[in-house]
Amino acid sequence: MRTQVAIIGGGPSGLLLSQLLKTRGISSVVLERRTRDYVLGRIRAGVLEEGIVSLMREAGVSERLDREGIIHNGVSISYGSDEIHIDITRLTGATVTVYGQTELTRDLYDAAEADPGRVLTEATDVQPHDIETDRPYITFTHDGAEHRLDCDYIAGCDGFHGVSRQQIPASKRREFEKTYPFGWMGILSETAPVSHEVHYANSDQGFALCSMRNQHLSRYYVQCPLTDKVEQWSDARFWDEFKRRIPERLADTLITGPSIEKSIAPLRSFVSEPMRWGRLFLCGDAAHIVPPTGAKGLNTAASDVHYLYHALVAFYGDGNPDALEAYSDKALARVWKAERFSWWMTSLLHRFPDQTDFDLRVQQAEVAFLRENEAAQKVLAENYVGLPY
Ligand code: RFL
Ligand code: PHB
Repeated sequence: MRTQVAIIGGGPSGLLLSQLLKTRGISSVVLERRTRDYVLGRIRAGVLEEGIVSLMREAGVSERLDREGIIHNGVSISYGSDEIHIDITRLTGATVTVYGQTELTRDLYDAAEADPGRVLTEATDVQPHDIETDRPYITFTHDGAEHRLDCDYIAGCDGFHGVSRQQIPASKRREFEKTYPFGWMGILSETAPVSHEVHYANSDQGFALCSMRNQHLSRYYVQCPLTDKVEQWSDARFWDEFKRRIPERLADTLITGPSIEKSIAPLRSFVSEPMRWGRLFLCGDAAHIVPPTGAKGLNTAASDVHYLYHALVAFYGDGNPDALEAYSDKALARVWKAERFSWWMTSLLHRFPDQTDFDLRVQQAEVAFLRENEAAQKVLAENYVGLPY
């Protein structure tokens, strides 16, 4: 088998890159370890920056996103009963779109059905070879047989636990990591969202987040200890805890119902440098993770895809490898800004087990400053809608 770009991982990064390359006549094959249903069963991101929406349009797969995505012009934050509305559109001229990662990924899988063989699911034992030469290839198992995929370039879009990052020699790789002493317990429930905007709440009981997927489907989270297991969180316990963390105004109108999905995610900041080694390019969670508090994970994966896509188009257009050479530095410059914002939002909005009274007062002062100062709101808004690519 031969293709121009071999892509490891059929999550949003890998599928979007493949779809974009197709529009420019550049061939690719995506190798995904899991089944399509498994990938679509993972409930993750919900807030899209304009950048990823534009990429979906450019890839010709935005018809449902344009129809069903909910445009948001603001976001709100509360500290106890004190609420701050951030008018992101007035402050930046931009919007964000609420559309689930599951739906976006489904649209990309559906589009790939037009080209049999472009996306291979249940591809196991995926192993890149000779990435430091100009003839890299991948071996893998599919339908019980071993295969070899020759290519010009490899895109490692296989998430945090993938094989791609490990191909960069440990002595040449630098990893930066910060873990947080809590996770997010999230539920999906077929109830009308309590707030028409995404609402981030810091309370004496800890953090809570009100989000949504559509007018009949709510996505809510509470901060929980890392040692908690999903089984310890009955629906009743979740609703009780959630209500205690959001402002009374919202708690009074909250509609509860059975959860249709429940999961706990640890919070982590992580960056691996460089994002390129020889003919291997890392994209998305394969190279970096942010805590979800800024809604930046998928959006940062999309900016990587944008840089790599344009670099490959330039290379295949006139043979100029300059943009490919510059990929890692360019992507990392934006990644670190998303890391900073996500760390800052996480620090501002959670209660930390080792937080002293001093730390708490500083956190309160930061929220007060945000409420009173339009420049501070603008900084938040510009980061929330996404820094330019
Ligand atoms: P993914 O989605 O992890 O996909 C990687 C794919 O690679 C496959 N794979 C392999 N395939 C072949 N061979 C191997 N050896 C392989 N190893 C792995 C995997 O099966 C998988 O299908 O990475 P990608 O594509 O880079 O996408 C990244 C995003 O999924 C992630 O950043 C976001 O979900 C983060 N995130 C959010 N991002 C936002 O922009 N906005 C949000 O509102 C937002 N909310 C969230 C989030 C993540 C969350 N969790 C659960 C961590 C909320 C939560 C709770
Ligand atoms: C979500 O809707 O799942 C969501 C929204 C905002 C975040 C994180 C997750 O910051």
